[in-house]
Amino acid sequence: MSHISPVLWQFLTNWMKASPLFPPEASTIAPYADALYLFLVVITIIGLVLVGALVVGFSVRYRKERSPEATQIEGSTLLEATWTLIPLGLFLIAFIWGALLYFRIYNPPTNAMQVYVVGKQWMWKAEHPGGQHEINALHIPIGRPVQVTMISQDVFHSFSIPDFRVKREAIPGRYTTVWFEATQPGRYHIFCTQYCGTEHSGMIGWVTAMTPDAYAAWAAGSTSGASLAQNGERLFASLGCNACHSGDPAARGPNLAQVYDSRIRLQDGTTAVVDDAYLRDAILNPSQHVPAGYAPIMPTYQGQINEDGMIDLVEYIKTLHSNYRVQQTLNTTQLSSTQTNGAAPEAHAGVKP
Ligand code: HEC
Ligand SMILES: [Cu+2]
Repeated sequence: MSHISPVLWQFLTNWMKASPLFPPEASTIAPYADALYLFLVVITIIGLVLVGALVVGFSVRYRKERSPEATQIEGSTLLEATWTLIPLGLFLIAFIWGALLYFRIYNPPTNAMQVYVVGKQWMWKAEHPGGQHEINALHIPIGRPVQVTMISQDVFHSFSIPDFRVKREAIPGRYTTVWFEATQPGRYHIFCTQYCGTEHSGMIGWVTAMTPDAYAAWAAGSTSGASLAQNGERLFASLGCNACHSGDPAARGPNLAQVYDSRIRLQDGTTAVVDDAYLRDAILNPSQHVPAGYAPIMPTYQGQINEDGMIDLVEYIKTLHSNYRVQQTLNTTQLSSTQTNGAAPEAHAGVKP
């Protein structure tokens, strides 16, 4: 759009940035969201002025004293086509532009840093994989994509950071994600934008965006001692998951090492990709996804594990890149390399037989 009238566009963009109606643009996505928004505002104003001018103009031109007799017009194909096709074109531009932006906002880059957020009446609880926990606060480094995986422990909430131009519903029973990359150090408001009960308006927090060095120092100073995966490992043992998921080929449950991010074949002949949502569901509704070759004997853990615990378990299973019990397959160099870069080059275990 910007090539149509660069001067006007520049003027409007500057006006928008200076206006108190618009929060600062503090993420990489913000200028893109604002450009689309500005486009919508501009075409809306053009439409308003055009329709308003025609209404007023025609009222004057065809008022009773000037044309007492109404003349019936059968219609004009050219006119109708014009006022149909031009708006259609504009709406399609807005649609395609919006869709591209949507995919950009909701598909996190693969190198994104992971943070979990649990919404509950009435607070936001953030958990970093290193084990740092925060309430109504979120510390992040600038210049690095951050993916927030969130869920609600009770009712619908909505996690919104206006300065980053992102917002996503936190839903009970389902993981949702959103990502952003902060561009400037600073403090930015977090709001809940879904009416969620009496103290909804107090469900407010702050993002603190810091330089990478300051973030590293914060992370080192605020760790609770155990990472999420370590908490998950403890939970895995205390809930007795080990009994069936020992990693032993003769075990009653499937080996969970490398299962994350792989595509597995289910008993009913379909396949599924194991992501966070799959793992959560496999633990709470085991009979829904029975992998081929296994009996549906896993008990449900519904009501026994809270969302924080689920996140710990999911993080633990995610980090099981190598076979955790069958020691002969454990390759230490592989293990340390996957642990340092966080990605799993060998995670695609492929379709299970
Ligand atoms: C009584 C044995 C048993 C126990 C205890 C058990 N599981 Fe399972 N688990 C299974 C079996 C069998 C399957 C495959 C069939 C099914 O889903 O019912 C399975 C499937 C899974 C899957 C899906 C894996 C895949 O490849 O699709 C996950 C994840 C899982 N279990 C995690 C857990 C966790 C976490 C716990 C502890 C909270 C646990 N299990 C406790 C037997 C068990
Ligand atoms: Cu809320």
